[in-house]
Amino acid sequence: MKNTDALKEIFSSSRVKTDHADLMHWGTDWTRSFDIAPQAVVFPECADEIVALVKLARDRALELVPSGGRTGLSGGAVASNNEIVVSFDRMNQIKEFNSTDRIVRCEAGVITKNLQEYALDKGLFYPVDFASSGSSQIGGNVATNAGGIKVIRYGLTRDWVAGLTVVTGTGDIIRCNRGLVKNATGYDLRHLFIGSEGTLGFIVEVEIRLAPGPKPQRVLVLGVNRLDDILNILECFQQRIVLTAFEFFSELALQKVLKGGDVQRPFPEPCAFYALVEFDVDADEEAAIAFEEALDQDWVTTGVISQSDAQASALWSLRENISESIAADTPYKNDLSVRISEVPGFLSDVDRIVNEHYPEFDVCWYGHIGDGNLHLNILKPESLSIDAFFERCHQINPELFNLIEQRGGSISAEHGVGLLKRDFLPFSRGDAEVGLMRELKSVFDPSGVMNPGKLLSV
Ligand code: 2HG
Ligand code: ZN
Repeated sequence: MKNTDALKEIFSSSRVKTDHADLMHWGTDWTRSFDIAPQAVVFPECADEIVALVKLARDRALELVPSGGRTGLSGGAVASNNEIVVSFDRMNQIKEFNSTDRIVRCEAGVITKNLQEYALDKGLFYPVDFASSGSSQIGGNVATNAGGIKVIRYGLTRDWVAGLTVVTGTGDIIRCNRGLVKNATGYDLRHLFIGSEGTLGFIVEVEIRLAPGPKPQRVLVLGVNRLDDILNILECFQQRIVLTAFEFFSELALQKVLKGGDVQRPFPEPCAFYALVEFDVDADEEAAIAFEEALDQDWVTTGVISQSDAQASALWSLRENISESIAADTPYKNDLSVRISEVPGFLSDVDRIVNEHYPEFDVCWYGHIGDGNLHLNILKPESLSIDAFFERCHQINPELFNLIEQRGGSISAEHGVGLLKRDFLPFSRGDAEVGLMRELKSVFDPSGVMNPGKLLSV
């Protein structure tokens, strides 16, 4: 029997797609530099179907690529090699909410924004947030341990996962942690699946712990002329108030967003960099004192503060729209992190390397600088082909990643390893560690059916 016929026995015809357009749509994420060549896309509706699929895959040596909202930037959900893409689009139900536990149980395909809105409806808060929350799915967030814009206060996806149901690469269904707060019964397998990028099994259900409802927020955008001063500003504010976010972006990043025409410059005078600071409205007075001090010290040149939710979200757009605004420039992306205290030295080293090698390329800096995560995007000049441009950008990776290794940082802060960073993993993980990762993979996925070639080479 042909593979597609066998798949149709599990999913029925309407949930197995093989048309070229469907393969191109579901077979990739937001990266644009990998081939897209799956053989089929399937749309499970329950864990039992996924168990049957894993068994079929093991019998027939099929390779499976879990696919959520496909907003990833490292190729973790790209199918380049005749794989079966497993889309969670039809497993998008919020199943249960318990107000005493403050836990919501969702299928893996629930869109992040829907979960955020559901939490607010219950007077609670799901604090993990990022620009792609309107398309990304909670299962994908867990599989990549998504971070985003509020990590400085609320941590990563990992910090909110109270339980997971997983179909492993052996075809077993396991329930990890079951929403418990305390559970001292040995290895917490939940945390192995968080950030595993679909290489160990399929996350089919997630129990998410919700936070108390958020207080009203204030957003402040500051003009900064010297990059080094950004960390002084962070410290100045953090000494006085709890920050919900501390982001930065460069003038070039701002110009790209302004070109879209939806938002306006925060204040008339351009600055080299901008910091976006968010905090509870309750902290207004202390924040004003911090602002005055930053002005006195000459760390900031000027600033604008939100007076309404609409203004706050307009100021947020200046930061959140960057990634989309530069997409047309086919950026070469690097998502890097170091310890917060290492950021100033790291930034000036990277700036030096990039300027030395690419004096003619535009470099667009932005990121979650308050948690040590910097997004470095090098923009493609129109005159260069994509291949020639990427080839040139690849050349500095060893030098850049050596620097990261020396500073004990990470070659992928929040975008995952996928295909994009796979060959560079040893810059952030030691040989023994990678060896153990491989052994873990072979325990959970002995036949190598789960997202092969992602994170670890085959
Ligand atoms: C962001 O922080 C996203 O806007 C995307 O993580 C970063 O496009 C990027 O490099
Ligand atoms: Zn980011």
